[in-house]
Amino acid sequence: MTVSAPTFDLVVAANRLPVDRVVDDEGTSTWRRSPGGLVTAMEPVMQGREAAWVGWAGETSENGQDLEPFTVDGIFLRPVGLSPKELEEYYEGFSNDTLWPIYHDVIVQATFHRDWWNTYRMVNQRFAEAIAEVAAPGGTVWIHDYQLQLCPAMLRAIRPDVRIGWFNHIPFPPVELFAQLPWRRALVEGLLGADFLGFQRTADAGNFLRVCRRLLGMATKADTVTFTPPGDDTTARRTVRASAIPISVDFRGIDALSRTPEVLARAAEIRASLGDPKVLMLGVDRLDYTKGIRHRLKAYEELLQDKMIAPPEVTLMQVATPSRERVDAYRQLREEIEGTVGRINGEYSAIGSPAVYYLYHSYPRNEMAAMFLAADVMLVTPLRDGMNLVAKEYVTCRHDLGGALVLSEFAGAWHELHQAFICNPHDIEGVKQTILRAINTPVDERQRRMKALRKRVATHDVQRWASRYLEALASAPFRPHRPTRASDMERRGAERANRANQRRSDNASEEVGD
Ligand code: ADQ
Repeated sequence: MTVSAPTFDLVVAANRLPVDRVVDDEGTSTWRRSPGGLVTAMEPVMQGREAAWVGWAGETSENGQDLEPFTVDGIFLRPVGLSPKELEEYYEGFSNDTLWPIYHDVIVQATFHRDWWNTYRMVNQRFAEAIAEVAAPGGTVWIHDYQLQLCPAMLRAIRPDVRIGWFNHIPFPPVELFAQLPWRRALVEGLLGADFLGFQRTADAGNFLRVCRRLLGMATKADTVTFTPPGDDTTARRTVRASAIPISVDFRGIDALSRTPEVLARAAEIRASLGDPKVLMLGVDRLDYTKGIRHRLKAYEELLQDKMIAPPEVTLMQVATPSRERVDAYRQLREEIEGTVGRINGEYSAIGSPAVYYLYHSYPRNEMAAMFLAADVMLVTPLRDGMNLVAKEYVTCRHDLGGALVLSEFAGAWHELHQAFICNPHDIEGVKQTILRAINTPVDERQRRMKALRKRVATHDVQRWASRYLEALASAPFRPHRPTRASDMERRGAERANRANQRRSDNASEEVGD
């Protein structure tokens, strides 16, 4: 007898499960929740609901067979297995060497391989089947990111009863770039299996709708697209809504962490160990060519060259998180960055005061918070970035209203964080001037800016993002009904009238008495 898997009202699907395997000294292995932002975002909406998460567990197996489902911190986890070849072709290949460059302005050339595409399709199908297995009848499924763009339509084919949402964490490219993809139609049709498509910026949703209209000849109206799914008769038209719901950070959690005595002490310790510089600048990025690390280093090097700044009074700490080390472009980038850091240090460091402190590591959350608190100027200079959570985390940690954020206008975060010191990372002269401005702006003006930035993130945190997304998904293709100020006043007026009526009729019955 086969035991059918349990099913859940809410299913989240992402390339990775939110856990890592840890093996202790005795060789016993357990699963530990990974510290990623998506888990934090999902936690409040998953708690108190029957919820499951479908994703890859982070280790390959020879034939790509699935591990048995397991539960961590109350979330049912349904692993999807990948073989080494599948990981190489679906994840490193098609996701990160084809889609990633196309979706980030082709900063490096994209690679097209038909084999990669076939594996991408196969793996998406496997995800769709795993989701179908654990989704309750009429349940809600929230699929994440560019690795799973075919999944919505594949899932709908198996389970037309469920409500399907997809959220893109990275930008969606302009039609001219998307058009390069030999599999462009299949990708769009894959996405259109969803009821609601969420994007970081209105411009990304607009790009998607333009692709539907211009490239595929579909009808779009406001933020919706109406089309006939392939293979269906022409009467089976569907309307899908595509709109921006920008992601954020756990403001309350990070703010509380950054106020703890341990983090405050550690921030002071970091500064002291760097020789208490007058100005500590900080960069924190995954080592990715989209993050503009080279441009930032170039601007910094020129400022040193021009003698506008000098260590030890001004210094830069660059934290780079290891990333996609098996993809060529990432290996090359690492060599280039480390070469540049070596050159700058050779030229401008003195004994005991390096010009750049370069750290190629991952750090726990409290250490990150301490670094943010220690930094006088935070440099966030991507050439293209869906959102950039580092920018939001930095302002969240600055409850002291200290620090200054230098932010690229090509980060999604720029659309919300207008009080940052804005720069165009391609304009090296402009970046240099912006850095100097961030250093030299009077304290009260910097505090005013930081206060405004914090207010924005505090009122638009990740919990709000998740609940807004689910509301939009529930009411798609229509916008969720939110009481407007006028309708709210009308409702309150009606409630007052009702209460008055009630009182009158209560009094009346008292008067009549019996
Ligand atoms: P990423 O490209 O990974 O995310 P980002 O938004 O900056 O970029 O998130 C990085 C996360 O990793 C942050 O939470 C940061 O604190 C953390 N991190 C960075 N370096 C670290 C280190 N050395 N040690 C520990 N933690 C580190 C993608 C998109 C973004 C989008 C997010 C979320 O590319 O544009 O903002 O998804 O949607």
